[in-house]
Amino acid sequence: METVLKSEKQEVKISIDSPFVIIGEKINPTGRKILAGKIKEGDYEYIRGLAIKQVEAGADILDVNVGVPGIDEVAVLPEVARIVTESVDVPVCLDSANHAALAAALAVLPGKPLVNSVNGEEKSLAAVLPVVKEYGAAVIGLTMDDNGIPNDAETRVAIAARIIERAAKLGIGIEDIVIDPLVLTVGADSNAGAVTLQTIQMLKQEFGVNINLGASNVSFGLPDRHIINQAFLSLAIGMGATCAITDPIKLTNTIRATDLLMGRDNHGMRYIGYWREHKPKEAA
Ligand code: THG
Repeated sequence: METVLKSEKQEVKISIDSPFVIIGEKINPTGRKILAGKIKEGDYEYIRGLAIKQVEAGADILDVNVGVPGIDEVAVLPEVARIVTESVDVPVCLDSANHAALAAALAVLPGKPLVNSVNGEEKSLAAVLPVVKEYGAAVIGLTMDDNGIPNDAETRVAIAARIIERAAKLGIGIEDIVIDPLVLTVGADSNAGAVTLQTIQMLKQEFGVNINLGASNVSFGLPDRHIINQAFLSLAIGMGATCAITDPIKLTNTIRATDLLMGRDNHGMRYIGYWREHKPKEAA
């Protein structure tokens, strides 16, 4: 299964046979007061900086979320997405629950962006999938519905099946769907990581579909979050996840190491290349 995303200048392939794809998470104002303020003021230099820094750190795609309370997402999402595509060459992942904002951004972006996201709720399926089809985009499907996020893997897989089926009815192929099995923090439920890992395994077996994670969610509320994020990401990749919305500045090294251990890095060229570009000054 190969999901292909495109910017004007680059093509990114998500597949179990390719290196793991990193979707930079940092253009998201949730819990980030400075960024929220910049988005509100329309001061986009800060966003340009976040885009460049993440791509330098290894991001293959950039998530763009402008969800500040009170903001007009239909106007701002396309504007910020344009700024990002003018600043860096990678494709974008449009992160919004507002289907009108998604449509407005898709209308002005070149290439084939990733839409984040649709879920199993009837109103989400009915609003988002036609927009994805109209613009020939690819979409992340979250395994949640009107009843929230299920506690068990079987129900999450059943929601994924429903999303895949509904998309097929509109002529959206399974290769243009990336399923996100969702991860909650192990700080609230120590079984949360295990359920998500089991969901990944079942999704891979049943559909062979590409699988995304919002990998930083797993550690909310715990000390030394980074250790948990690193360990979880490695386990998820081992189970069959093929991309993640995460912090490339902190996690690209772990991802390069895991790709090498999974046999997806011929002669360790990508691991070594990353080390050469990012090694600490003392080692230089
Ligand atoms: N799945 C999909 N999309 C998603 C998520 C997901 N989008 C949003 C979120 N989850 C992924 N993005 C983030 C972005 C930031 C953080 C976590 C997930 C984060 N931020 C720090 C904080 O809030 O403490 C601040 C970071 C900083 O200051 O640099 O942890 O699951 N499809």
